[in-house]
Amino acid sequence: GLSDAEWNHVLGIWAKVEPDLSAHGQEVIIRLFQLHPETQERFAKFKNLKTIDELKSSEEVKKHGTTVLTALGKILKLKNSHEPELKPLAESHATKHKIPVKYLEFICEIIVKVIAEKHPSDFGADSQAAMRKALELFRNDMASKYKEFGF
Ligand code: 89R
Repeated sequence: GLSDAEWNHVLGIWAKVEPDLSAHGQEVIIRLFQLHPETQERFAKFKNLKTIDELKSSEEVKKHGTTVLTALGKILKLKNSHEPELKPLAESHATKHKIPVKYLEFICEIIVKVIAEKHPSDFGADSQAAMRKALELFRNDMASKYKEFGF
């Protein structure tokens, strides 16, 4: 797990993200689709969005970005005790959506980049390192749950 100081960094920067969660979420989803087009194919509801302008003006993309970051925020706030919140997410992503761990790596990297761009003066080296560590913990625990679900 992370130390108290590391969690303070993680939750401190998350408090700066939260007032504008939907803009962050929208940016994360759009960048995920642009950098890794195979991820967009996983969404029946987004397959019709072909251009960057269509992605940017989609209320559905914005809504989904908010859903994803809201879920992630809940997990981060539980710190090292995220199991009860993580388990149903791992179950749906393993058994229903069938999302490889590799894709989780893609989105975590993008989340760090988007926060760094939007909050340059609040997301220093220590905070970035702490956030990377928290997202690594998230991914590792998702991966072990995936195994329990046979994915
Ligand atoms: C795909 C990562 C992630 C990744 C999907 C991916 C959407 C939270 C991908 C629908 C798909 C497909 C759906 C279904 C979905 O289902 O548990 O409406 N995700 C739904 O047809 C992540 C991450 C988080 C996260 C959620 C939540 C829901 C959901 C909540 C709804 C409830 C449910 C990691 C940051 C593949 C493109 C916290 C990725 F590639 F990024 F890893 N989801 N999702 N997702 Fe997904």
